[in-house]
Amino acid sequence: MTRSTFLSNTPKQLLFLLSFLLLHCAPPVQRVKKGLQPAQLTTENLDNPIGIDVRVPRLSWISTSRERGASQSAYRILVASSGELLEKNQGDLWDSGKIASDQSLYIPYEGKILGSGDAVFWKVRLWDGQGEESDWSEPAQWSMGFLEPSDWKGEWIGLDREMGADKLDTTFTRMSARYLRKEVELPKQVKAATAHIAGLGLFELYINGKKISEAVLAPALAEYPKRAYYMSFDVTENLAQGRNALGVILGNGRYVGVRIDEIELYYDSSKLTHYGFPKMIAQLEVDYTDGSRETIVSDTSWKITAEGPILANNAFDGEEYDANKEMPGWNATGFKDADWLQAERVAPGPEILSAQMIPPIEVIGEVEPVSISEVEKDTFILDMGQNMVGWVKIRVEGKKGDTVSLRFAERLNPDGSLYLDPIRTAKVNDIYILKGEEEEVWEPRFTYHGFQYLEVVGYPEEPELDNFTGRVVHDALQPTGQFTTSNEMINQIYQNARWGIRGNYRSIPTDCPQRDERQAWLGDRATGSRGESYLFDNANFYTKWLQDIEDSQFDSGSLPDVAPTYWKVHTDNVTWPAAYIFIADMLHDQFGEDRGIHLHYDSMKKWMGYMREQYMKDFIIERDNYGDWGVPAEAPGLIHTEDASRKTSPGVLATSYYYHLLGIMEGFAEHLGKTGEAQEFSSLKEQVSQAFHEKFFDAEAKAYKNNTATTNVLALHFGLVPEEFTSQVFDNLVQVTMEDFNGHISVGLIGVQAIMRIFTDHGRPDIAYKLATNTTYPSWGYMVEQGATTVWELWNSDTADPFMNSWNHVMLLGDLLIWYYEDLAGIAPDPEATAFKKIFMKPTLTGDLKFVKASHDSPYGMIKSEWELLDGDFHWNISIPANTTATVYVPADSQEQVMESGVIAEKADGITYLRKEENRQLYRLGGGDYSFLVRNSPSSGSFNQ
Ligand code: RAM
Repeated sequence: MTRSTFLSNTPKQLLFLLSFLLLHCAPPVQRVKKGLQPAQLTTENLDNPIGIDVRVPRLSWISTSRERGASQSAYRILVASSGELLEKNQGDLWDSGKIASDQSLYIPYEGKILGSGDAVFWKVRLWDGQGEESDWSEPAQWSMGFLEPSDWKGEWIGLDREMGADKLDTTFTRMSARYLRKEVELPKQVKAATAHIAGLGLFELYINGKKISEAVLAPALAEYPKRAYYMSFDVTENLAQGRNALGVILGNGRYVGVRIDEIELYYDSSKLTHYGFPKMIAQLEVDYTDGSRETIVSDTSWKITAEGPILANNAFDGEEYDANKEMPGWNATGFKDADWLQAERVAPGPEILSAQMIPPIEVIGEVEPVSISEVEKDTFILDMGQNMVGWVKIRVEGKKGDTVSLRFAERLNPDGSLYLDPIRTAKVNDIYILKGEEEEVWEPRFTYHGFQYLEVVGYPEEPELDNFTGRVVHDALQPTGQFTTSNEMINQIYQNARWGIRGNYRSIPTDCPQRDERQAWLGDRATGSRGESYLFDNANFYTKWLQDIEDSQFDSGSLPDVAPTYWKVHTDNVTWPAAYIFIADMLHDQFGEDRGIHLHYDSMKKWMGYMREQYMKDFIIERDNYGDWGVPAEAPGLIHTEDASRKTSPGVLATSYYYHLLGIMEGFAEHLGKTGEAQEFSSLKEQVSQAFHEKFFDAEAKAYKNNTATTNVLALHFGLVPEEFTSQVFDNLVQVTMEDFNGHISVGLIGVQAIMRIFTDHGRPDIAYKLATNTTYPSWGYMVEQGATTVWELWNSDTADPFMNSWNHVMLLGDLLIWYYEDLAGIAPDPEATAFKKIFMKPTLTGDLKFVKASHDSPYGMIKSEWELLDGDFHWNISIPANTTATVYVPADSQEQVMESGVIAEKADGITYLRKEENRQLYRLGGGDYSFLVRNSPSSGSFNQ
């Protein structure tokens, strides 16, 4: 039918036609069943992953329902070797049968043994509490990577020597990017193809001129030379029968030492480990439609050149790019590579190649600059309006050979120029040499910067704002949280924290993104990682970091303070390496992910044993290195306090931490069924507890040595204070905070890890709220007042010596984000279960807070808590995922005050009244959406105090 005849039809005919079209042409409308439905299927917590190397992958899904109280009573998983078989409900690899279970996370695959490269398809169906069966889920898939080292048929290739202007025997190492290429003839029709590649330090893979995947700065960093990560890509669509071209660019990353000679920079550890020259191993597996297979590997038949446009690339110093050296078509067929060299077989890369099972780093967003000014002739400064991490893409027109220089800093000098002192030796300099075309668009590949300000020199014309775009680059972790309150300062601090966390996710959790450091310091993330889990699904990210930490362990059991150990810092303290155990615990609590416990228990135990043997005397450990790092200093220029009364005793730090770790290890041992070992941890714990109290408690003063806020926080948080002294010790904390420090924070990295929760748990959320909203030094709000859009390394980073003065550090966040979600919003995991299978919702009404609106995408689905105080009434909208339950604490003196969706709460559907606790009414809720209303609720400010 032509368009004109269609339009000339009568309305009746039109209706008929429309319904015909709807019935026959519209995509099938999915029938939405009322009951339980499976959604968001993942394998090893990844979305349809390619090339995983876990022999028994674990499968998860979310159970969804529009009904209240829905639960899962059974599931059935089908796994098939093809999409067609799966569609016919034929689980030729595994049919779990109907399994009576409410489990929906990390269910081990129990089908036919899978081999390297196998691709499988799966789906699941569920039964709800009434036995009603769901539809099958949408299909999901995964494929296996290489399970045996011998699966790698390729060779490590590259050029193990300096080329051209490369320079390694110097402080500021320089090396050009290596370009590799190979053309292959595929004789038959391609059915499926997968490329596996480990390119070190960094790689980009191209096929027939097209970049494969959105990943940048790939692959994930690792503890070289022990291990490297490889990535696998489905490249079926990129290849065709006939001639194809493969191209790879190799960057330095952290494999080539960034600073490697012996010149002492600031301190010994400024020297970064050099592992070797850029190199790669790659393998392309091609399945033809006739059932045959071909494997193409990296070998000396590849061609290589170090003469491409990337003249130098260095994580700290930037990238230099000469567009005149571009080699158009180098990664496509037909390119004349006669002047390229033959790739050489080189010293092999790391011993172990593991599949990268964390989402890659990508360009996640863009920031447009807000202002530009010429600070001196031909020197322009742009303000991005946000302290960000990534790089800047430029658009430029000019003459061949014109050179644009970009430099980056977080702050400006009073004269408007870049303040580079805190960047230390990092040159942070990207250089682009024009080829002289109409418009040239360029961004670097193998470097990144932490900056708010950009300096532009040599731009051929007067630069304009829209010639520059900030590219925000970090691990593509799924965002999991929303959080906003009636208090603008809290909201701004939250946003600053979020930017800081993103900016320091670099396949390892770095301390800072801008200066010549960028190391994954363990201590910074011990508790922070838990807070971060409310904002991002960091389960695989931190599970991977546990491996980096174990890979860095000495045979003696000693753990480093930085892992991977690009800086070699082994000081045998307790507080930094403790993160190894803290994080495994966090992953289990927040995500139900216990792989960390299974894989690393032995090495954790070894470290615990090592520390005990080496440093424990009479159940006390005095060994410490960093103290309560970052305690607010008494004078503006100081990095570290010189006031002894602000410093917490090393013995208190080390021993209290060790005590706490024994408790976690006891839990791990129980989890693994090692009851004897659990018992050993437990009895040592008792001895340490007694010794701690005897050694550090002054019975007369009723205070632990030397009564800093941190000492009191640790003793209370770890449960080291005997019952009869609890209130006195808490009073000491209140006294120190409210009187000695005038209502301000007086702790560093250690004390800040629990301070917000301690005040709240002990009935003084008003003090926590004060700390959270202070705007004078020292406070998070003070940073905001000074214009910070991220979080600082020091409470006084506006005035302290620039040597240690990053403006984008997350270590001082401590438990602030945990407190935002668990206490202000009231979204917390019930410790009786893991992964929010049971939820604990107890919002804290304090200060002048009028509302909090938050949600968290837990492993079981989205949990929402939105409360508001309006004219003396308390409104609370809650969402609980299906297949979970929540205990909710409604602020009301009596049950009669509490309505839910218009009826008395205890009578409402899906709600069970539990009991009254103080001025809260407790209910048990099943999955679903709820709307509570409490008339004349206890009002804000006085509640909970
Ligand atoms: C600094 C780091 C880090 C901290 C160590 C002790 O250099 O920035 O945040 O953990 O010192």
